[in-house]
Amino acid sequence: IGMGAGVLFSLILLMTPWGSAMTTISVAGEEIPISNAELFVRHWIKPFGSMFINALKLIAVPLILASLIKGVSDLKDISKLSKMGLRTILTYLATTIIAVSIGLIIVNIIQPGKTITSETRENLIENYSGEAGKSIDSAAKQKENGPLRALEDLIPDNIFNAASDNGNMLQVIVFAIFFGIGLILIPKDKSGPVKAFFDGFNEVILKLIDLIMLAAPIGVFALLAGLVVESPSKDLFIALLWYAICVISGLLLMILIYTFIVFLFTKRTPANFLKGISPAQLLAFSTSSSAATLPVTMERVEEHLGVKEEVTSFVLPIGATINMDGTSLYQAVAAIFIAQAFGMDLDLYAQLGIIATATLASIGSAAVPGAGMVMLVIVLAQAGIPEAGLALIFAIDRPLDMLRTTVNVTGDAAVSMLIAKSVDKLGDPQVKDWDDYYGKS
Ligand code: DAS
Repeated sequence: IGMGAGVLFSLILLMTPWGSAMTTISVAGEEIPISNAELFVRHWIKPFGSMFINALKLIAVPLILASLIKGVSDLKDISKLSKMGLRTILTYLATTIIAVSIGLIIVNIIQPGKTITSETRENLIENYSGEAGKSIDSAAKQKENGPLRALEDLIPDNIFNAASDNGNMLQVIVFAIFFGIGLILIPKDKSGPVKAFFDGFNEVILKLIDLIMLAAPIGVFALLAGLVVESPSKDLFIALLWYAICVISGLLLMILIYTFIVFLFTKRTPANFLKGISPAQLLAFSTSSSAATLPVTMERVEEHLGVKEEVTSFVLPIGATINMDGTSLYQAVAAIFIAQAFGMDLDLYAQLGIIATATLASIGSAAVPGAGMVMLVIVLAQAGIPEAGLALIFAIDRPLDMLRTTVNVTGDAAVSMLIAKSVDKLGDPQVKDWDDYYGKS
């Protein structure tokens, strides 16, 4: 609704006599021609989009701290299940790195960002980032002070701005993992209160993301309205379509890979695996939340795929938290798409860096709607890609979130079957078919 309303609002405004009439604004002493429509949207609509993007960037750092410290300190149980523990973490890491690599290969072959015309690209760079790599908002803000500037500045874009700019997100991730390890190593009576604090802190951050996502329709409306008036070119929408095709084809490829590795290691046919996990996939698709889907994922994997409870109760909760293959693939595609859209050519070294940050960012992403896009901020910041590029892709993020969450859940189920097989805890499905399931037989 936000997407449609944003596009329609600006298109209609641009068609009115007043909207299409030209005026000028002076920027750095230079008179720049601009339509009334664009000026109006820039001053009175677009700030709500920037505030929304800032809110997402603001929550990124606390989200890393909360979800990684909790996630790492939860690994304490692993020491008891060391046989499965390391194997589980390494397998999850492997599938995530495969997903990121597939994302990078697809986006470098299709190059969706390159379909943008140079005129539109000039527009994007002029509107969103002074120089490539400079964080977007500061350039845009320096450019002109709209009447809502004070309101817009209310939301800082990084709670730790004093200490570091967005480019040091990786250090925050490293700190969070380090802190979590420290938490594991101190005596339980000392770590209890600290761990309880971070569990509570994690809950608060997840609730804040829910609240920010409530404002998504307004944020999307403002971002789309801004995009339409600033670059009413259809090539931008075609580029977005190609971007979505890259993400979706990568996600479909991941599903094929999961069915292949499940068949290879457990001899379960793809039909059997997908029939077993499909209710969880449907719930993941409709909720965009791996956490909300976890109970169903566990029930399906146990009862319909034959994985024993001592494996599912360990492997799946950790998977829902740190294994997000769909998200990591999406983050790699999105980062390179935005870089291409801004005319940045990332060399192999920078792209290998994206493999590292997208893997870490997906581990740090919470299992709630929109978390993958929040953590995309880290991938962009680390690679020096203008984060304002989020405005380009945010508008179509929700449908892609539904699809990547489905892949996240499928990946967790596939890995739990491999782990179960490796510790000889993979039995026959307790429920043979739908009749059994619905108790007809
Ligand atoms: N929606 C997240 C999940 O629950 C994934 C994401 O946001 O990328 O898995």
